[in-house]
Amino acid sequence: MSSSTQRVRVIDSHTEGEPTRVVVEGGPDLGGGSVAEQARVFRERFDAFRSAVVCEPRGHDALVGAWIVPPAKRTSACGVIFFNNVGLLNACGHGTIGLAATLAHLGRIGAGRHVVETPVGDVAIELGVDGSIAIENVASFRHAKGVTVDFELEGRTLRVHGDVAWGGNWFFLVDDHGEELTLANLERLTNVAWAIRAALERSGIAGARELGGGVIDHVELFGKPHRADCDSRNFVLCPGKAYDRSPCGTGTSAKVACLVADGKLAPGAEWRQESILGSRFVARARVEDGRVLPTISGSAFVTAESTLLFDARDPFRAGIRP
Ligand code: PYC
Repeated sequence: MSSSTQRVRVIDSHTEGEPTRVVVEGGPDLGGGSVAEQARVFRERFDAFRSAVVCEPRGHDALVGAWIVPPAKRTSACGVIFFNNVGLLNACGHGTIGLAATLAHLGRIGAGRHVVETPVGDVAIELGVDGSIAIENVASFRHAKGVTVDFELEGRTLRVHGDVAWGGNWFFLVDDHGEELTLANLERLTNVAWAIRAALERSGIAGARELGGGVIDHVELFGKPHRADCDSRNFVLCPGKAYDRSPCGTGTSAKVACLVADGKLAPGAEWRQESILGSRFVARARVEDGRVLPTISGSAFVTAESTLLFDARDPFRAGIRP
């Protein structure tokens, strides 16, 4: 180890199968201000730190990073910036549940309600005395309904229809894909979702620019549940082409917003979303001043406490970048 080795303390967890790596200390100084401002500095100046933390050889494509940063408000538990193998995420539901489990593990929060600041708004964590975790996400809504998308796959043109919705990230939600939502069909699902995403971009179909730039970088395919205690199963493809092992917290928020908009989910009623792994989130919507505020509950488990070492002599110090 050289004398200029940077040490970064992290805690790993998984939420319903989807991994989160929380950066607890050792990251560069982002200069303070709002979490959105800190995220801008992170994106512009410290992309090597992002890839060093989550990409190979220390991480892998499915890993989501969650960097704890100073909040703007003294009353908040912390600020957090989520990131993955290709860039920053606006928000992350499974990651916020993983963050809650990590903060509880560190003794930084106890049972009760805690506010966490993200670049796209405040998210509340409800930690139960029994260790249960629920998060109340940012206001979620449908931006466009029943959008037709033609996409190319294996030399054929295929057509789907979907909703564009915001749940902290932008999603395209599709029911009529005709694919089998099983792990055995992972490669095909990835190709279909990736081709849909490319077609959305090509056709200029986007969310509202004011929120996270408007790019639809998550595609969500829905189907019948395999579990008797779920309402639906999904496959979610994330921006860096990894699939979400959990039912996706921001994706489930987007789904809930669409269901409420269609009158298919009453405020307070449960929506039980199964993931491609068979894990589950339970969601509910609170409607306040016409805004849909989804609550997502799920379980997270801490899996490792470690110190990452970034040795100045290591040619892959910044990770293996695509
Ligand atoms: O749970 O919101 C989520 C999420 C986004 C990307 C991966 N997981």
